[in-house]
Amino acid sequence: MTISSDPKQVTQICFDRINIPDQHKLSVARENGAYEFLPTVLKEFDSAKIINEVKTSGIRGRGGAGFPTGLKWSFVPRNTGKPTYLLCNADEGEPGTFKDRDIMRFDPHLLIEGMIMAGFALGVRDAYIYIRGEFLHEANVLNAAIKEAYDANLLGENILGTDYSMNLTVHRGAGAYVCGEETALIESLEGKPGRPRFKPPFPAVEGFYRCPTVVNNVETLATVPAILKFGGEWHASIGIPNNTGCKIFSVSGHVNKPGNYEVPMGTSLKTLIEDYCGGLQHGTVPKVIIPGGSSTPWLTAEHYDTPLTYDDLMKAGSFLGSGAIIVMDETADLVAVTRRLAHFYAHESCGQCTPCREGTGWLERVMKRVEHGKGRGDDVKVLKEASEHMAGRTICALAEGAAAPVLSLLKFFPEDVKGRLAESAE
Ligand code: L3W
Repeated sequence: MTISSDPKQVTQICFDRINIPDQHKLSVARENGAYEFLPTVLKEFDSAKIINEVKTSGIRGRGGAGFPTGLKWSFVPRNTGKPTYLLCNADEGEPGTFKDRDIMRFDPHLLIEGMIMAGFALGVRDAYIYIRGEFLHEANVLNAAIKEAYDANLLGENILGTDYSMNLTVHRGAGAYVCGEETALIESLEGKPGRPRFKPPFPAVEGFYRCPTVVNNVETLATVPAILKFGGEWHASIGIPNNTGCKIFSVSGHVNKPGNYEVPMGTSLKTLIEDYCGGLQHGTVPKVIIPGGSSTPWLTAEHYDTPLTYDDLMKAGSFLGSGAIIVMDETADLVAVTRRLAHFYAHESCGQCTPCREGTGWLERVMKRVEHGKGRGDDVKVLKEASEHMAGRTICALAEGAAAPVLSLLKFFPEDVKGRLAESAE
C-alpha cells in the first residue's frame, strides 16, 4: 500500500492499487502490500479491539444507507450457540453504481483481506460474497483469487498458522435488483425467491438461516485493512466529522470523463465534476444531478457546490446513497429519463407489497403516455398521488426509490410534464 499514514495526505483508500497491472494475482497483490498486516491482526488484535477501531474510524456503510459499520458489528450477539455469518453485498444493481465492480475485478484480494479481518472480529466461520449475476467476469476473478488465497493458507483452516479458520464462497445472483436489499439477499442465498423480510429483526441478530449475520457492502469491507493498519483515528481524520474517510463516486451522464473516482468525503460536487470528470458536455452547470443512485431525489444547479457527505446531501434534500452520481445537462429529456426509470422499478418490484407492485406499474404506464404526448389532464395529480401512496408503505425501500424520480420531476420541472399532456387534455 502506498497510502500515507498522514490522514491529510490521503486521497484514496480502496483504489490505492487499482491501476497496478495484474493486481488481481496474489503474487502481484502481495508485492504491493496485500495481506501484509493480516498476521498482526490475527495474532495481536482481538475482536473487541477490531470493532473498537472500526467504530472509532467513523466509517458508515458504503452501500447506500450509511449506517455506522462498527455499530452494526457491535450488535452481533455472542455465545448464542449459533454460527455468525458474514455476507458481502456485491449485488451492485442500483442504476448508476459501478464502483464495487472495479474493486472486485482489479483488486479482489483487498476485499478478501477485508473479509478475513471482519470475519475474525465477528467470529465467522463461513462467509459469502453475493455477487450480481451479470458480473460473470468479476465472479471468475474473485473465484480465482479465492483459490490462490486458499492455496496460500490465507483462507481455510488455521489461517497463517493461527487458530482462526474461515471459508469464503462466491454466490452469483440471478438478475434481480431487489436482491441488493440485505434481507432479500439473505432469502436468495438460502435458495428462496429474493423477497425482502420485515425488519426488525435486523440481520445482525437474525439473518442467514435466522442466525446472526453481518451484511456489508464491498467498498465498506475493502476499507477495513487500511483502518486496521493505520488505526481508527487515522480514518476519522480523513474527510469531515460524521462523514469520514474517502468515497468512490461512480459518475455518469453528461460529463466529459465519466468513471469511478475516489475522493475524500467533503469534496464538492462541482470539484468532482469539473476537476475529475472534465466538466460538462454542454453548458456550465448541470440541469439535474442525481447524487446517490437513481433511487435518490434529484438536485439541481443550485446544489452544485454541495460537499459530498451524507449530512450535506441530506440537507440539500437527497442522499449520498451508493455514490452513483448521474449528471444531466440541458439536452436531457427528463420525461424520457423518468419513464425509463419507472420501467426499471416496475420490472424489478418483487410484487410482495401491493403499493409497490401496483404503484410502480401505474407510474410506468402514466409516464409512458406522458412521454408519447398522450398524457391526460389529471396525470400530474395521478403521478403525485401514486408516488405518495407508495413511500413508507412497503417492506423495503424499492417503492420509495421508484417514487423519487417521479416526485423530483414534478417538483423541479412540472412544465416538462404539462407540456407533454395530450392537446385534448385540460
Ligand atoms: C441492527 C438496528 N442493524 C439499521 C442495519 C441494517 C442495514 C443497515 C442500513 O437500505 C438504502 C436504501 C436504498 N440494529 C439497525 C441495523 N441496521 N438499524 O443498517 O439499514 P437501512 O434499513 O437504513 O437501509 P437498507 O435497507 O440497507 C439501503 C439506498 O440504500 N440506495 C440503494 C443503493 C443500492 C446499492 C447498490 O446497488 N449497491 O447499494 C440508494 O440510495 O434506497 O435507502 O444493514 O440491517 N437497529
